[in-house]
Amino acid sequence: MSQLRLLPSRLGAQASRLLAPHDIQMFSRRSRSSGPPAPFPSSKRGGSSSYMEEMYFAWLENPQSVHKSWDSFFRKASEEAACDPAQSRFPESRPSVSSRTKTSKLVEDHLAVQSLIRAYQIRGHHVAQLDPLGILDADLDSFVPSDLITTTDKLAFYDLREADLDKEFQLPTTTFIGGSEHTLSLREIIRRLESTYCQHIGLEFMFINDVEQCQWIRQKFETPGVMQFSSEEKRTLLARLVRSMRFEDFLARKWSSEKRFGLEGCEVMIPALKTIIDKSSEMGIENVILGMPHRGRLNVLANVIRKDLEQIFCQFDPKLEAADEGSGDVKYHLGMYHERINRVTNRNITLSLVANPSHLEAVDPVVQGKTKAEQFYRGDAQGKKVMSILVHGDAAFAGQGVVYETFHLSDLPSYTTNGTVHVVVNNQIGFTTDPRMARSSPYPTDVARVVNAPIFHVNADDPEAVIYVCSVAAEWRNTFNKDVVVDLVCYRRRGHNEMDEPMFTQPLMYKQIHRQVPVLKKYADKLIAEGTVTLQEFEEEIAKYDRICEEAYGRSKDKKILHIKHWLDSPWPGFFNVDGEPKSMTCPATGIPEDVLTHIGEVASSVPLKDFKIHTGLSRILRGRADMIKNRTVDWALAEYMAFGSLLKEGIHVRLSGQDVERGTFSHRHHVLHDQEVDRRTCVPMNHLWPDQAPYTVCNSSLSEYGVLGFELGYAMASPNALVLWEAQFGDFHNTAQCIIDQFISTGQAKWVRHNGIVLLLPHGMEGMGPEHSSARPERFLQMSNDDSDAYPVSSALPPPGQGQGAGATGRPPPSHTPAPQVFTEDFEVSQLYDCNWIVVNCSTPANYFHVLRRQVLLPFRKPLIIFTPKSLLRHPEAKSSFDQMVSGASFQRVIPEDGAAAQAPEQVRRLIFCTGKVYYDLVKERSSQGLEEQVAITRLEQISPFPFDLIKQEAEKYPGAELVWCQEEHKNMGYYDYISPRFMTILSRARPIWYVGRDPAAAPATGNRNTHLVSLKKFLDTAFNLQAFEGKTF
Ligand SMILES: Cc1ncc(C[n+]2csc(CCOP(=O)(O)OP(=O)(O)O)c2C)c(N)n1
Ligand SMILES: [Mg+2]
Repeated sequence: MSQLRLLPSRLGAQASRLLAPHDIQMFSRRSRSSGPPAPFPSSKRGGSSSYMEEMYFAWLENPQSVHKSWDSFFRKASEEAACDPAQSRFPESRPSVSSRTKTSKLVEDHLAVQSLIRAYQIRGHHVAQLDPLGILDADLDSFVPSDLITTTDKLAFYDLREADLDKEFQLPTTTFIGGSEHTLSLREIIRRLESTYCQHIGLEFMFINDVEQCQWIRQKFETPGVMQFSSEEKRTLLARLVRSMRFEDFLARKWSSEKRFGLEGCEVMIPALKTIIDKSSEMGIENVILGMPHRGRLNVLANVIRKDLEQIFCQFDPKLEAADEGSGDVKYHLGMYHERINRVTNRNITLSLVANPSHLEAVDPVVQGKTKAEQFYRGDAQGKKVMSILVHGDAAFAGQGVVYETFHLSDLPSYTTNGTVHVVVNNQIGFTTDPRMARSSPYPTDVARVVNAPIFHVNADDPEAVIYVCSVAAEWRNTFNKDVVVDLVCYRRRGHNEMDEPMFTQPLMYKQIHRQVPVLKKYADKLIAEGTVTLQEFEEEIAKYDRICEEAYGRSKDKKILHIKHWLDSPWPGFFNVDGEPKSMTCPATGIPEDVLTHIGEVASSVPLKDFKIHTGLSRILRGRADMIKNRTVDWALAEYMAFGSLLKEGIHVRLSGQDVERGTFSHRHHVLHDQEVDRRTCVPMNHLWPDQAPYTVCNSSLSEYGVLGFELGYAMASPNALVLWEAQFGDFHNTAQCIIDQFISTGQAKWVRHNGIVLLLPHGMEGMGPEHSSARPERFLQMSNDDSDAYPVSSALPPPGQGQGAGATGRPPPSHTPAPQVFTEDFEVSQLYDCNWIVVNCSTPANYFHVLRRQVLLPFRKPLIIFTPKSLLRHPEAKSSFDQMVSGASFQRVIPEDGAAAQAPEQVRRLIFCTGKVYYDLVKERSSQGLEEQVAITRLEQISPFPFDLIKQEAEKYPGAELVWCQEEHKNMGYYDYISPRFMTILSRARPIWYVGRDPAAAPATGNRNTHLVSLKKFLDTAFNLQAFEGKTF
C-alpha cells in the first residue's frame, strides 16, 4: 500500500486515547420509543451489530421510524442488493444467521470508514508536516493517533483489511473529499484525507459546536482541487516574497549591528498579511487595524502598510534630531496610519498599525477597542467595513494572560469587533526558550479554542498553503464574524535579535537552520521548474526591489530631522491645527444653563418607556432624585448624569465601561433599568434626553481589568469627540491592568505623540473595609506624574529674567536655584494641563466631579484623567452640590479654599489644613465638635496633579500666621504626601514647614479590623486639631 504514509506505529501504548468524547456520545444507544430516532453513528463501536440489526428491522417495518441517515444507508444497500441478488445481504423476512452477519459486516465497514474520516478531521493535524525544519512536532508530541491510517496494519483498528482498500464506500454528508462523487474506494478516501489533513496544513476545528461552521471548513479544505493558483497569483506571491526577504537583507547589509527583529524564517508573513487584507478588501473592508509585536514589524511597515522606506531608514540614523516633544520610542514600536489604494482590488483602504510597548500582547485589547470605536462611529455594526488583525509570537500567545482576556471580549455585544484574524509567527522559540519549557498546551494557539475559533496551522515554507489558509481565514471572518487563527509554523533564522547568538542555547535547531534553504529560493525554484517564471524574471524582480531600497536609502540621508508625528497611528483630522497644535489654549467654562440641568435631572428621575415596571426600591431612588432636582441639588450620581447628559446634548459620545457599571458597584448609578416582568427588557434613560443627542453606551464588562482597560484606551484613541470612561470595581483592582497604565496611559504621549482622553474612575477611601477595596493607590499615579516638584512652573508668557520663551511649564522649567518669579500668568492652568502626562483629581463635591468630566472634553487637547471616586460620599448628606455650583459661569475648582469663619479673619487662623477627598468631611465634623472654626482653616486640593502651585501659594499666603498641615486618611507612605510635600516646599521657598497628619507608614493599605480603623482615624483627627502638636518641632 504505497500511498499510505509509513510513520512508526505507536498503537499499543496509546490505545486508550482512541476516541474523542464526541464519538463516545454517539455510541449511547437510544430507545426508539423515548426520543427522536438515533442517527447513523459515526463510529464503529456505535454500529454494534445487534443495534444495527435492530435498526434494520425497524427500517424494514417503517423506514420513517429510524433516523434519516439510517434510512439512506439501508436504501442504498438494498439498491445494491437488488442489482446483484447473489450478493444480497437483505432478506425480505427475518434473515438467516449468515445473511445477518453479512449485513452487519457491510454496515460495520461503512461505519468504520465514517469514523476513519472523522478521525482525520479531528486528529489529522497531529501528524501534519508543519515544521519546516522537520525537527519538532508542532503539537510538541510525536504521538501518532491510533485511528489514523499511517500504516496498513492500522486498518485493523477499524476491523478493515488490506483487501478492503479497493472496495467502494458511500461517503457521509460530513465530508467533501468526494467532490461530485458520492462513493470512493477506501484507498482513495485515505489518500484524500491525508492530503487535506496531514500535509502542510493542520486544521483544528472539530471542537466548534456549530455544525454549519464545521461543514464550511470541511468544504473549504476537503473539496478536491481547491488549492489551485493561477500563474498571476503565483507571480504576485513570489514578488511579495522577494520584497519581504530583500527588505531584511537590505537592512542587514546597511546596518549589520542594529537590532531590527528581522522576519527571516517567516518571510511568508508579508504575503500572508497581504492576502488577508486583499481578500477582506474584496469583501468590502475599508479599514484594517493591525497590532503586532517586534518580529518583522519594520517589514510590515514597509511592505504591508507601505510606509515610505526613507522614513524607516531614517530611524536607523542615530544622529537625527527629534523634532517633536516627548521622549520617543524605538523604531520597532512605532505605529503608522496610511490610506491607499489596494492594488489587487483597486479599492481604497486605510491601514493602521497601533504603536505598542515592549510588553508583548498588551496591544491586543487596545487594537480591539480602536476597531470597535471605528466600527461604531461608521455605523458598521456588523464589522463589514472595519476589521482588526492581530499578529502574535508563539511564546507570547501561549504565555500572556491578556490574550485570553482579549478573546473573551470577542463575542460580547459592546466589545465585539465581529471577528479578528490572528496570525501567529510560530518560530518555535521565545527568545532563548524552547516551547517545551514555555507552555503546557500542545500548540501555542490552544487559547483560541475557548471562543470556538478555528485554528489553521500551516507550514510556513509552503507559501501557497499559507496563502490559501489566509484567504480562507479572511472569508471565515467575513462569513461568520468570528475570530480565526492562522498559525504560521516557521523558524527564526537568526538569534532573538540580530546581535544574539542562538547556538548557545539551541545548537541542534540552529545547525538545521543553517542548512535550511530560504523559502524564497525554494519557491522561486519551484515556479521556475514549472515554467511560471523564468530565472531572468526572478532576478529582475529582485534587482528592481533592491533599487527601490537603494534609492530610498539615498533620500534618507538628506533628512536632518526626525518627526515622530509622522508615525502617528490615530490622527484626529480637524481637532488640532495643521501643525498638530491645539486650536486654542484656554480652559473653557464648564457650567451649563439651569434648564438643561433640570431637564437631565427629570429624565434621570423617570422611566421614559411606557408600561415598564421597575423595582420598588428603584422607584424610591428615582423619587429621591426628583426631590433633589426640585431642591436644585445633586448628589454624586446625579452630577455624573448631568455631566454625561450635557455632553451627549453637545454631540459627544459617552461610553462608560467596567464591571457592573450599569447599576454601579455601590448601587448608586442605575443607568440601565430592568423591567421586573419582562425578561431582558431594559431602558437606558440617558438615551432619551434629546432627539438629536449623541448615543450613550454603558456596558458591564467581563471580569477583566487588563483587557477591558486596554480596550477602552483603544476606544478613546479613535476619536477626540468622545468621553470614554473605565471604572474599576474598587480602585485597587486597577493593578491587574498596570501594564496598560504604565505602558500606554502615563507614557503614551511621550512615546508616540498621541493624545488620549481616557478617564479612569477609581473608587477610593479608607472606610474600614479591609486592606483590599480601600486604596486606589494614588501614590502610584502621582509618582508617575511628570510635573517637576522642585521647579517653580511659570507660564511661557512670563519667562523669568534671563530665560527664553518656552521655559517653565512647557517642559523646560528653570533650574531650582534660579530665583523664582512670584507671578502666575493667566494661561498657567491650561499650559500646566497641556504639559502634563495625565491629570489626577480627587473631587470632594459632586459639582466638581461634574465640571472635571466636562472639562475633559472641552479642553482643546486630550490628557488621561484619573479620578479617585468616593464610596461613602455617594450617600453622604453633606456631599451634595447646589445647581448654583454647576450653572453657566461655574467651573472646575482645582482648589476649594476655606470659606467659613476662618476665611473671614485669616490673620487669626492658627492652622491651615490642606487635604483632598473624603477626609475633608471627617475634618469638618471634628473641627465643629471641637469648636475650632475660627482657629483652623481647611482647604481642599481637588486637582492633585498637575499641582496647582498658583492657588496653593495664594492660600498659604492668605494665612500668614498659620501652621500648615497636610492631612490624609491614607498611610504616610501612601496617598498624596510624598507628592505634595516637595511641591509645598517649593512654593513656600522652604521657609515654612508642611506638617504631616495621617496614618503611620504601613505595608498594607488599610487594616482588616474595624476597631483599629476607627482608633487610627480618631488618633489622626486628634492630631489635626491639636494646635500644640508640632510645637518645638523642627523641619
Ligand atoms: C510581557 C513581556 N515579557 C517579557 C518580554 C521580553 N521578551 C521580548 S521578546 C521575548 C520572546 C518572545 O517570543 P515569541 O512571542 O515567541 O516571539 P518571537 O520573538 O519568537 O517572534 C521576550 C520574552 C516582553 N517583551 N514582554
Ligand atoms: Mg517565537
